[in-house]
Amino acid sequence: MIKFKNKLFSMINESDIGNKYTFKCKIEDIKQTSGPTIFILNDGTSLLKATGFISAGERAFPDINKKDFVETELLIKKRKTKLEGEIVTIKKLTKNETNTLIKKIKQKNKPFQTEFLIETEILNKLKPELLKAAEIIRSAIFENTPILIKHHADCDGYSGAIAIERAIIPLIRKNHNSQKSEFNFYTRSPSMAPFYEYSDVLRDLGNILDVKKKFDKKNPLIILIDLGNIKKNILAIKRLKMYDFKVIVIDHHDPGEKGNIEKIKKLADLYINPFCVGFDSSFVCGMICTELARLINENVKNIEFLPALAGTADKSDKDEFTKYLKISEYSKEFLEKFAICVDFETYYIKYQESRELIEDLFRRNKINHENLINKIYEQVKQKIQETQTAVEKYVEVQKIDDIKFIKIDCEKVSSYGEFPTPSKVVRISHDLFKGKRISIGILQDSIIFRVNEVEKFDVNELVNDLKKQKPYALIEGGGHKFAGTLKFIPVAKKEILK
Ligand SMILES: [Mn+2]
Repeated sequence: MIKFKNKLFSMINESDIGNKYTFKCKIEDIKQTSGPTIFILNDGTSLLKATGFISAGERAFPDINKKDFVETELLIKKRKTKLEGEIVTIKKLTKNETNTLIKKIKQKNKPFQTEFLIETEILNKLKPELLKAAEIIRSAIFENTPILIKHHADCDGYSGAIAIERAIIPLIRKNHNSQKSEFNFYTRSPSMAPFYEYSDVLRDLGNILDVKKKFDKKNPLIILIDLGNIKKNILAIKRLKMYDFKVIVIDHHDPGEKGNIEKIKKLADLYINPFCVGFDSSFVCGMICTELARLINENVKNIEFLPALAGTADKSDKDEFTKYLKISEYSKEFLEKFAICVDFETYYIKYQESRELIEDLFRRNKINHENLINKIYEQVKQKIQETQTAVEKYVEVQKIDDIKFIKIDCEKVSSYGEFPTPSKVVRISHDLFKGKRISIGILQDSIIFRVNEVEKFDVNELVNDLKKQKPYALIEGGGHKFAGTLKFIPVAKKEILK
């Protein structure tokens, strides 16, 4: 048998079967099976599975532990369809050799210095944070850390999550040299509420801890996308931090009260929000995450249309949106259709990840996709037209000075659990009129606002004022200046409406 030197994990292929090579690498993971002991090795170019065997079920090389840096001689073998190594010899590296290897691994985790898709001040300002996020995410991928993306289940939240998903899945696949690994090391979990609900936190946490125990996994990296309510997110992150999970938060909603940003920054490993650098909510999560995806994986594909899609859904209207619209190669009309179909489908998908279905919905393939959207849109159009007839009949309009005050009882014009959602019902009522106007949609425990051309109006201020005036109504909520929700306890409904 010939002995070679200077091989790297990333270079191993079928022609190496039967050969022995020596590698310097880090032990990312160790698992005991009923047969051999499995070592997951990282040489800074890729991961490789290697086996050590003394006797069935007995731990091989017991003085070698997780996170050790070693030099090992491996015999390359094929098991089923995958290449792996059989450990011939293994010994710990010296301090100097270890430091060299740490540097090499760190180098691989460094993000790509790709140019942004569009030129804008906001991205220059966000750049340091985006690079940090890319490095944390790349480290997770290359060091066998599972990743969970928790995102708002609306078109913007999905767009942001899909952009990052399309960057990381190919890297996970390549790194593990396996198609199944993308299911073992990556999960996406939609959130119906625009914040990390406590019930969701416990469900996710429960799943993670069970899987961790069952498969002896590392602590995951959790990425929160488009979940706007900082206060509620803080509770969620605190719970995750009790298990010392890494958390990255990406958002574009107004962080509200002073001090909120500092609080969440202290708690999370990274908090990215255009508001932190003096910008507003028009730079939506789909835009931030698409740019981040390109730093994570320079070969990421099929994401260029996501910023414009997300911007269309979230009514983004600044220069940045215009630039992304051009890049998307879609018309605004088609994106409107696309966005509402995403809202429609994902409303019924609810908490399910449905990775394959979502892949189709977000244009796995361009030609089939236009067909798919057109077909779904037929259904959506019908639902909306029906609702519109009801809204036209039951909407109430009052004029206060030169402002139209539009009122709709959301719970009474559409059936519970059916599309369109209450916030879409308010949008439909709002779009029936033009000019200066405030629309409110009334629910048992909340009021939804949509406002146009009423400069002094601000949903967040209204929420804060009422909170101070009526602490007993347990008021919460907010959102954007001209669109948001005021929540309260049902018993206070009459008083709040007044
Ligand atoms: Mn959003």
